[in-house]
Amino acid sequence: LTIENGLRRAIERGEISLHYQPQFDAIDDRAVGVEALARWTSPQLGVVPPDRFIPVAEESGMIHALGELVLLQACQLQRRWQNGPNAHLLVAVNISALQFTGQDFVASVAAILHETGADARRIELEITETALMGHGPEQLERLERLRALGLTLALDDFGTGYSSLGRLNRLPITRLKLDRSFVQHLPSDADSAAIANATLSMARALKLEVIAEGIETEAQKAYLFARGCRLMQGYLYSRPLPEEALEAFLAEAA
Ligand code: G
Ligand code: G
Ligand code: MN
Ligand code: NA
Repeated sequence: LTIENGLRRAIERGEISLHYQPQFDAIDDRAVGVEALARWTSPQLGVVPPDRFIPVAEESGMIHALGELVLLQACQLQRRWQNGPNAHLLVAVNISALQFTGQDFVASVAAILHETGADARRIELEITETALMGHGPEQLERLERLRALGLTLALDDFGTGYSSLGRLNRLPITRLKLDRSFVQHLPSDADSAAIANATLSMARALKLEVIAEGIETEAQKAYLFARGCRLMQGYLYSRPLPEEALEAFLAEAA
């Protein structure tokens, strides 16, 4: 069984599920959101990591169906959370570059929001910095249409692309996700520190939020917090968790 054939079946049979990694405000270490991460356990292939199946989904065109499945599940979770203790949490979903540029992307997002009754203001789309590089007015307009639906937009893997201040300023985004590769070697590595500091001052100038990903140590957290980064995500707080464990974790932390 190839990954491609297996994935096609997995999408049809609902073998793809989501894990959720909580995100925190370091001011009081309260959870402010969760990032949905796709997980596939194949009866034949075992656990296939997203680093392997997302590229296959992109090459085969299945990324659109897969992306809809992921967004649907994330929106269903947000819907279930309404009126409960997790109603305020943002549910963030990764959108691949190819998915974002698909013809019907905005319409499919609108349909899923409508069908699930999810609160769009509590759904965040994470689009990679590189996905938006070099794109013209039609991509900007697409982002504006997503914002008009009420969604929040974040630039994922920030620091790995080449966004200028001017370009960032034109994007209707709320937050930058500082890429894990620049967090990993903090505070000792000078290059990582320079990139983290530049990202934070750029964000301050443009009134954007920054969330640091891949926080594994207290030293990384303290370094970034001292420089104005409040939002954090990483193994120091929690690994990505299946839904039941996530809800237990959130109830415990509250
Ligand atoms: O959990 P981690 O191993 O979960 O994820 C590895 C990579 O796969 C990350 O870059 C992550 O953004 C990506 N990824 C995980 N889930 C999804 C998803 O649902 N859609 C897309 N496009 N990428 C995902
Ligand atoms: O590209 P994206 O930012 O969506 O990637 C999320 C990926 O980062 C997932 O694979 C997730 O499991 C992983 N991840 C989350 N927190 C940590 C962490 O603290 N350390 C490491 N090494 N990986 C992390
Ligand atoms: Mn992400
Ligand atoms: Na990232």
